[in-house]
Amino acid sequence: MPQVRSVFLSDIHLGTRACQADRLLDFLREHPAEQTYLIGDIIDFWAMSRSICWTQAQNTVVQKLLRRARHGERVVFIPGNHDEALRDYCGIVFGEVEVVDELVHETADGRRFLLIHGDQFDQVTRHHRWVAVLGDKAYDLLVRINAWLSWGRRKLGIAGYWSLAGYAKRKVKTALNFIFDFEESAVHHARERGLDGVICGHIHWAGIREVAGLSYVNCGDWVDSCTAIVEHFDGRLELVDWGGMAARPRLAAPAATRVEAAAELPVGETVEV
Ligand SMILES: [Mn+2]
Repeated sequence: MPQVRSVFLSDIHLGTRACQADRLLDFLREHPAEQTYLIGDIIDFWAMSRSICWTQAQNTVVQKLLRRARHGERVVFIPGNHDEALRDYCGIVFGEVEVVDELVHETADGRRFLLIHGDQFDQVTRHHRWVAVLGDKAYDLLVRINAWLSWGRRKLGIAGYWSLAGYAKRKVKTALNFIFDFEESAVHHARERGLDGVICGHIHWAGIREVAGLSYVNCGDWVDSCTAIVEHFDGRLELVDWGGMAARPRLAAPAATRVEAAAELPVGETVEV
């Protein structure tokens, strides 16, 4: 029996070590639904082109999702930037899973939401706007400091190249301004289409809030926060946080093993949005 009307998931990043497939399996088990929407960056082809980490649990996630589709649940796959290779297949049905670029979902209480991954609203990945954010002068200064740093590193015999500008860019990318811009841009897009809101992912920052009179909903991710959005049978949307260990005491044992596994992660291994 479905527990909720719809489940919205994004940014699972299957194929990476950071993917928390175990927790996702646990979440899926407890949330049978009438429809499941996979809103992008489900499979991380970008990361897999560098190195693949495909665990048994990740395999099971794929199997469970295909199984839900086979058993009459509506499963829709909306590709993101990390699985953009699948955008060529929009409009096709794979083993009962519909692949579409974007979709309008109507909740049980009649609100219409645009379902889209969201990289389309990310000015940083689209136009390298971080240069503008930082300011050209600041950027020039960074490049100059970087030249000094490289010289220093060479003198000290430190191998490899480390980019200060790259580091700053990564920091700027996570700045709050970026998130506000993203939310505004997403909501603007939904308003232009005459919709009530948008449900997206991409920035790994879950939330349900009102932005400029429309509903902005973000599913979060399954590499860090382990969050999902569910729609109840009355149309109410809820943010489900499946990541807090304290909130889920019966997961204490497996969580401990996962912490050990996480400690083995090489420093600096992060997942880009
Ligand atoms: Mn993305």
